[in-house]
Amino acid sequence: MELIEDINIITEPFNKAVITIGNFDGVHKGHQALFHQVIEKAEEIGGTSVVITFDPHPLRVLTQNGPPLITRKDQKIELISATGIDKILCLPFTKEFASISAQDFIQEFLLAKLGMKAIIVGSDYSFGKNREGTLDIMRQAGETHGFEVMISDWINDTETGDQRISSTRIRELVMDGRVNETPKFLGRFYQIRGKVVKGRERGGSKLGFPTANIKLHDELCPKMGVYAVTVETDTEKFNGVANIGYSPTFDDHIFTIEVHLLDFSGDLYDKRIRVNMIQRLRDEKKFSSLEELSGQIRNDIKRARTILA
Ligand code: RBF
Ligand code: MG
Repeated sequence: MELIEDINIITEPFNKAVITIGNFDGVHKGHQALFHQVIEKAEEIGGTSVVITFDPHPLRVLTQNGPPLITRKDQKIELISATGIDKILCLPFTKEFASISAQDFIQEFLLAKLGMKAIIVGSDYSFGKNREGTLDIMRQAGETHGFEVMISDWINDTETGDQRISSTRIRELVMDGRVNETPKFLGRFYQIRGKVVKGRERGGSKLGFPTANIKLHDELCPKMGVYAVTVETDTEKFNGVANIGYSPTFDDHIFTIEVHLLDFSGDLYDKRIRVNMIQRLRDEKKFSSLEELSGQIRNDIKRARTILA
């Protein structure tokens, strides 16, 4: 895989580029299916599979808000790369880029710059300035310039049979704490990433359950509460229990994301970790004593061990 973040470094067109374009936030199963179609088509014609995606999110640039991302740039690129795509163009979606006319986008960018031979997009795809580029315009250009336009219909949710896999739906599940329902859309567990920072050092000494406090790298954050999780460092993987919230037993009102690793001693300070959110266990509670809170955490760990076994 080659990652290209600046189109100016592309000096000659790719060999028979098979292209798809989108935000692909979450790199969910629908996106993955689309990438596999792109790879298959590229193999069929002896060409190059190309994914064009954007960072920051176009809505962030155009409207200053936009949804909290399921996957930030680093994770998105890792996940797309894992599908076997040859070239990932991860481009800043500038206002300048947004103002390119549909015709220029096709002729100057996709054809002249990238060497497009085929494009595969969803049935709702539109492009160019004011999104005036429709699928019909793309098809007409395809006939004129000799490239193929293929429409991909994203795979359906296997359980409901008709619910389209969408980034919006996944965001809602995460914000609702229903992380155990995300793998059927994502093809993996929902993951948060961050760096381990100094906490109040009270988990170990006061409760007997030390926690790694995480400075969140992500935009999206699961609903507050207690979760069974697995934790990945660069070299190791652990089971754990996480707490997201204000630890209401203490009255300091500080929001933290913290994880206690099972069967681990030592610390992870300054390390980047990845936390796979397996299942939400309960809401946070205010306990009247530290012993009660400790007892509850002991219970949480028992449940987590069963879930993670
Ligand atoms: N703090 C609370 O005030 N109420 C809770 O219900 C609660 N549940 C937790 C569950 C787990 C599995 C963990 C690891 C922590 C929990 N905490 C809770 C946070 C705890 O108070 C915190 O880890 C320590 O105070 C250290 O910052
Ligand atoms: Mg801690």
